[in-house]
Amino acid sequence: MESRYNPSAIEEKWQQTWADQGLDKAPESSDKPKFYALSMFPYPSGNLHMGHVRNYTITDVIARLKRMQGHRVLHPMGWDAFGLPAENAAIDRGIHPATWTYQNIDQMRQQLQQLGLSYDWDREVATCSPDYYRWTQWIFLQFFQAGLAYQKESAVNWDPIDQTVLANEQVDNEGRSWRSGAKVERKLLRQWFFKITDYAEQLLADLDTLDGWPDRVKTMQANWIGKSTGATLEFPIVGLDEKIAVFTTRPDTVYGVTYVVLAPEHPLTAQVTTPDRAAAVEAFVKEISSESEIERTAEDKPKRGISTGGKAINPFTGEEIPIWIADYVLYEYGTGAVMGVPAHDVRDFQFAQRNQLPIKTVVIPAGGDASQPLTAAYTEAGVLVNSGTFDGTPSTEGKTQIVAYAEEQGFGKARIQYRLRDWLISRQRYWGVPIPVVHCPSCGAVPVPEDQLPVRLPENVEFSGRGPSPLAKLTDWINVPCPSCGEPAQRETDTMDTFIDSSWYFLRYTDARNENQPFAKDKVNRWMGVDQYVGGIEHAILHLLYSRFFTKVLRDRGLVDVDEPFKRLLTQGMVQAMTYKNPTTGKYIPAAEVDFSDPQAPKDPATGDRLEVFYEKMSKSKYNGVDPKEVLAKYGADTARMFILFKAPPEKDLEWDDADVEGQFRFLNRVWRLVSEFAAANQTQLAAAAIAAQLQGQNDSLTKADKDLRRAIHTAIQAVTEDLEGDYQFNTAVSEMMKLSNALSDAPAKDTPVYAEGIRALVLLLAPFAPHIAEELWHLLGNQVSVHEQAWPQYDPAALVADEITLVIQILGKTRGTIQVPAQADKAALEQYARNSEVAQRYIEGKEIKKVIVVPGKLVNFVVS
Ligand code: ANZ
Ligand code: ZN
Repeated sequence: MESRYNPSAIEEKWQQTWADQGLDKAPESSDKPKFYALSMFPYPSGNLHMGHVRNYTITDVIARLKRMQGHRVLHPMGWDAFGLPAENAAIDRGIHPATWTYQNIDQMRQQLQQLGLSYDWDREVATCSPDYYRWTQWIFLQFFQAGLAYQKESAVNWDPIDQTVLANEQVDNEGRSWRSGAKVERKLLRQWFFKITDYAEQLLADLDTLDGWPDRVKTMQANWIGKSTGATLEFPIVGLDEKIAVFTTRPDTVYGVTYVVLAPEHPLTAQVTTPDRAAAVEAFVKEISSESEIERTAEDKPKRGISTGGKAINPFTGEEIPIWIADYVLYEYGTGAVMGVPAHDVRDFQFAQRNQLPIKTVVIPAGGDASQPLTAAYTEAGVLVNSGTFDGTPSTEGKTQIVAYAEEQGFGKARIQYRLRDWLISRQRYWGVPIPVVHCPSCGAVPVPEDQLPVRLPENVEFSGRGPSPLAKLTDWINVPCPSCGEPAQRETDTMDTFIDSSWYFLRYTDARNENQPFAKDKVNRWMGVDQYVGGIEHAILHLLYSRFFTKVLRDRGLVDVDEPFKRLLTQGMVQAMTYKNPTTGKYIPAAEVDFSDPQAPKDPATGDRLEVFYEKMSKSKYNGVDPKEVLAKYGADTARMFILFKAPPEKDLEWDDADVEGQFRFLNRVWRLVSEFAAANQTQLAAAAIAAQLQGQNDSLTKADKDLRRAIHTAIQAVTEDLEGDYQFNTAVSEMMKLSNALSDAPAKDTPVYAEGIRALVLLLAPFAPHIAEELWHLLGNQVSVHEQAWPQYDPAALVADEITLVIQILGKTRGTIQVPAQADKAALEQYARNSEVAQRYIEGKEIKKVIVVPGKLVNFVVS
């Protein structure tokens, strides 16, 4: 027997044994209730970081717990393997993206295996493999057939460094690419889109069904979808037959319109512009066209605009008002035109002031005064004034009435507008799924027939440098006969956004080796939806929204039965580490280089400056990363897991702390000693499963010490179970196990059945958290079948009941002392115990007892004269 806890001697051994036994395979034929535990799959960068370790450990504990609680569990892992880094590696290092990616996958798989994660590796998927992307293409064709995939010329975000189009979501608030950091440009290109806007209302409404999601994520999605209720109103143009349709959420303010504004790209811009303004307008339009949407609408930037010289008529008042164009009006939103109401909109107020446009108040607070000039926009609800027949109407009612009037008169309509746009899915890159379409001069965009899938990525390509996609240069690959008419035609050279790959991988896991379908319907329905999804908050919008969209489309195509993919979502917090920064130079200093000669004042070894010290997310650029490899080598996987689970609740940020890692290592060592000493004392037979059963209901016949220990054991079982079942409070669960181990250490007798029961319970409780040590100890206790195949321990309610309780003695409501009394004493007995107590005797001596109030289980109060 090992006398010392030595993780390296047991971890690999058990990983191998579990793999040989197929312990973690998701059972297909089993009538147990199902549980689908899923971690967001990683991009195979080559190295696991602490964020991954945390994410996967959390899901693993849940998967292991559910197995022990009698579920059949699906817990898969795979690789989100397409994307630019592979292509950049190809360019920078002359290695093929496929080679680079598969090498990374091998490395990372090995690192994952070292963590003892209970994956069903038979279901591993890599989105870059033709067996997978064949079905991504097939699904694209489903969208195409449903009219949900289409092409459109559009002004796109162009990343000049990576030479690719970016989705709006991939551009930050400063107009920079999320990947290359380049300032994003606008470019007109023909692009593929998925019509996610068709599902806007469902995606919004169904958020209400997601009880197991954090509110924060649901709010982010709702804001992203951005539903606005309002109206389109039409303003005739003076001298033309055309009308300008505006979208407004404040139809109640229509009498306060003093100008209308077109987006510079609006097709009416040229027509409404008067000859004297033509040159200036053209110059302005040109200037704006190079700006990104984010810059145009940035809140801190003054809005720029110019008068076109044209005039429109407010259909409500008959007034003529000027037509302007301005950068803040976006062509893609609403109707691409707005009515300017400076009195009641902050942006319009500033714009009117800057451009000397009139300001007309039409809403005032109840009892307010409309004659006072405004110093700022009044944006609240109120009462309508200067609004013709609507004067005196509360503005909220005015909204409905004005829209009804416009509809009656034929110059307006109620309208619901979503901020969500269609999803731009084409990328001008190599390392992605080829869009399975052929462009034919006579037939147009023709889908590649299903039996010709996959459209494979050609392998012989050159990566000469950043620039246009190498696919666009491969004439051999591009030129093909049209699948429809047979005439010469050309392949689509764009590949798909990698978010498409990850929008259905959770479905593939349910039937990962299917060669004839993306997944069989009975299999997918046997496992979906995902019972617990765990991943980073950075995916709160895109990945989660796209996956929900895919699920709904595939449901509507009859391929799955669920409405939503993920029943419960846990967004784990970041892993932070102590970070050292020189405030003068702005440089980050690796901890190993910091000058700690004065421990209270760490210094920059190069400059002698005192450093700022704070916790921040681990990252290469901050030199504060802790490499999981090193932690594993030093302490083993079980300690790393225990630390991560213990240090913070899963959804909160976690501060890395070597001392606490050490602390968990010591705890596991203590458990090792307790259990192995017990086993060595040849009491193995006591640990047999029968013991718990024997003790069940036998509590009364035990000694006081045994009863106390048994209470500690069953309190721990109850507490750990509740911590895990509620909100996965692993940190408090670990504390409970520590308490149990202390109770066992302190137990006076270590050869009783109760002690054996405690040892056994401790090992079982530990199993989901520290799977290797638990398995080793379980076998030391003489068991043959894996600890991970045991039933989760049940607590014995009888054991929880205390023998004695503390009774408070009060005189006239004032606490004077306490006594110990039998827990089962009834009211009369309690009063008797209280009367006889020394405390009571002292205070009631010589007094008349007027009343005795007994609160069972708590106190006895003597009301005396
Ligand atoms: C007049 C008005 C008066 C407005 C008022 C607001 C307050 P959300 O809630 O985001 O949907 N708008 C409409 N289309 C626009 C476009 N393409 N580019 C920029 N702004 C646009 O915002 C709707 C409001 O944003 C609309 O209501 C319109 O201004 C403006 F006291 O119309 B409002
Ligand atoms: Zn054709």
